[in-house]
Order: sequence, then C-alpha cells, then structure tokens
Amino acid sequence: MTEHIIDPTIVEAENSKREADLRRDYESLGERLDRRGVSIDAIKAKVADFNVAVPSWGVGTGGTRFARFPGAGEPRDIFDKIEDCAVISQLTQATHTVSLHIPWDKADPNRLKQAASRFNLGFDAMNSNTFADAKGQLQSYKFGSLSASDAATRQQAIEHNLECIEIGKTVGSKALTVWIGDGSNFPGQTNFATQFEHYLDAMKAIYAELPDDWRIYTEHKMYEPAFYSTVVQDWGTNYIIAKELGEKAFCLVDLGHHAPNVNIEMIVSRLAQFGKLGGFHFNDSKYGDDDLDAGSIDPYRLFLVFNELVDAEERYSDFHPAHMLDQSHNVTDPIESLMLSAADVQRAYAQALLVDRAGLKAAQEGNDALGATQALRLAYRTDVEPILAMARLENGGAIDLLATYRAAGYRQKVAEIRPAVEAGSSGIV
Ligand code: LRH
Ligand code: MN
Ligand code: MN
Repeated sequence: MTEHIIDPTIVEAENSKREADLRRDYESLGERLDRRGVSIDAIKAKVADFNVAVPSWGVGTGGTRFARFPGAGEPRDIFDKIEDCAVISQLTQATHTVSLHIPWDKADPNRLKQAASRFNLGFDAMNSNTFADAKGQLQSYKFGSLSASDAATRQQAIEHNLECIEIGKTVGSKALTVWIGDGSNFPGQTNFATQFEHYLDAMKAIYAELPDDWRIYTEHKMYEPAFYSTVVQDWGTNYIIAKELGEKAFCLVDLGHHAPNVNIEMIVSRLAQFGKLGGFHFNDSKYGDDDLDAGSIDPYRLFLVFNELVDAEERYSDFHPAHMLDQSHNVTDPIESLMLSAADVQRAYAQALLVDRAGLKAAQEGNDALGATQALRLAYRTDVEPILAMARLENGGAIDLLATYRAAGYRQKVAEIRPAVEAGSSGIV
C-alpha cells in the first residue's frame, strides 16, 4: 500500500471546500469545449496519464555562484529528498518518478529503491556528474572530463558513467543522461576537433555498456561553465552525437540551454522528425540557464513546445519523450515551485491538446497565416485549470496545490526534525 506523507484527511478537507465550485467550472468548460467538438473527459484522461519526473536536486534550495540562502527544513540527504518528492507526487498526482544525480545521491541502491517504493515512486533517468570533482577522485575535471586531453581523466569519467548505469539497473531506471561542462575559456585553449573526437570515443565506450532496454540522453548547453566554447553546445552537435552512437541514443532538450530567442519549438520538431528527440528538462528563463519555474516567464513558449509534441504524437509511432523538471529554487519553497511547475507543464500539454489540428492544417495549406495562428491562440487562451484540478481530485491529489500544501504545514514539521543549514556556502545547483 502506498504511504502518504500528507495526512489524506487534510487533503480531503481542503478539497471539500472547493469541490462543488470545481464541478460547476468543469461542467461549464465541458460545454464550451463540446461546442468546439472536443471531449473534456478525453483531455482529462490524457492529462491524468501525464508524468513529469522531479529531479532529486530540485527539492533542495538552490543558489547562485554568488551565494546560497538556505531555507527551513531542507532535506539532509537523498532519503529526505525522496520524502519531499513523495509530497509533490501525492498532491499533484503528476510526478511519479524521481531522477537521481550521482554522486550527489549516492547511497545503497537497494535502500533507495525501498525508500521510493514506500510512496509508489519510480526512478527516471540517472544523471552522471563529471562537471565537478567528487571527494577523493584521482583525476580532476578542471580541464574537462569525457573530452579531456588526459586519457586517465577520460577513463575515469567513462567509469563514473558506467557506475551510474549499474546503480540505475538496481533502482529500476531505464536511461542515463549525460551532461558535461567541458569546453574552453579562451580562443586557442583547445582544439575543437580533437576535443570532440575524445568525447565521441568516450561516449562510444559508455554506449557499448548500455543495456538493450535503456536509452542514453545527451544534453546540450550553449555555455556555462565554459564561456568561450562548449563541446556539446547546441542541437546540431547533439544530433551528430545521437547519430554517431546509435539507436539507443537521443537528444535531450533543456529549455534553458539555448541562445536567447532561439526557436526551441522548431528544434523540437526537427529532432522529433528525425527520431532523435529523447526528452526535456523543463524550466523557464529570461536570460540564460536561469532554471526558473516552468511556465513562469514565457508560458506561450512552453505551449508552443507542447504544440509540437502533440503534433509529433499524432505523426510518429513509438514517440514517447521523457519529461523532467530541472529548476533551481533560490527564493521559494522548492516543493511549492515544483508542484506548480508540474501543473504548468501539464497545463501546456492540455492546451496543446485543444488545438484544432484539422483547422490548423487547412489554414496552413491555404496560406492563411492569421487563421493558423488564431487556432493556436484559441487553444492557448482556454483556461484548462478545471481539467487539471479534476484530474488531481479523481486521483487523490489536491484541487488547490498551494493552499493544501500550506494547510498541511509540511515545511514547518520537517523544519523541526531537519537541522537548519548554515548560510554562506554557494552552489549553482
Ligand atoms: C546543467 C544541467 C544538467 C545538470 C543539471 C544539474 O546546467 O541542466 O541537466 O545535470 O543542470
Ligand atoms: Mn538540465
Ligand atoms: Mn541547466
């Protein structure tokens, strides 16, 4: 039986305050959608099926390279993190998996599995970390990892990724995500071709050990921590990598890893068209890899990404990209941010499902630019909150995420058990 961290009677009490209004709102939205030939229940079923993974590192308070301001009741270790993830999953009913980052979450894999199964949580992709040095490691990643000029450093980075696969096998993961910070800070510091050759050779060694039913995701990022050049800098390089590695290799799109104003939804379409779209790290940004909450800055862009995903869902068979949040919460309670972000990702999906695809196609074929874009706007402007809330209610989640979480007083309770963390340390994640 699934254990619940938030007392279900609190969730029920909060829901009962809102249920009658929700039912009226759902019915009235249902009527309006019906006029557009859309079944609200069909949309709700798809939304209820939607899962977005929570990154273990997201439940800790984030920081910048300048400072980190700890919050109350921060998780002490991965087991506390799993409990925080269980709260998010219980209330949203949209986040049934957790993504681990090694070595940050290193623990006995069997204990990890047990801890998660108490709450009916599974494990999403394993994330390796060769962008920082782990305690006691022999070679430093200061000048790169999988693409380093030093062969022993590359070998160490390969072995770390293989260790992540081993841990993942025990916990029941089916994917490895590789993001490296390798690059250079000065023109001439490295040879682009040699560096990329080293990277590809190292990735091939990792790929050779990937189980047959696994996927490997490579995540590109334009810059940071390297500021002049980055080895896996954009979707073009990422696509080359996936092609070079083979059919279990896919590209991962983190929404914050692109040049400003890049048309991300078009990248999504291209990768999907050529069978190499692996999945997403959802977040939002104003300037760079800001890791702000999904949908908080440019919700229309998130919708446009989902518009491409729904299009691809209809176009291609065997299309099932992985969804994960990848955010840093510096000024909010991470659980609150992650719950609302999961709902915002679901919202974009629901809105994209409302697009009149036949009408859009007709407008596109008739070169009716305004008619086509209006089809998107109409879907985007529909308030789908009753659909999301009803899906949560029917699955035992909370109609009002924030109010229910706050009413349960979870953060205050864990703050009594988990010791306060001293301010002063910085941390980019
Ligand atoms: C890199 C990144 C990558 C890491 C995470 C902590 O910026 O997006 O996904 O694993 O942040
Ligand atoms: Mn990411
Ligand atoms: Mn990032």
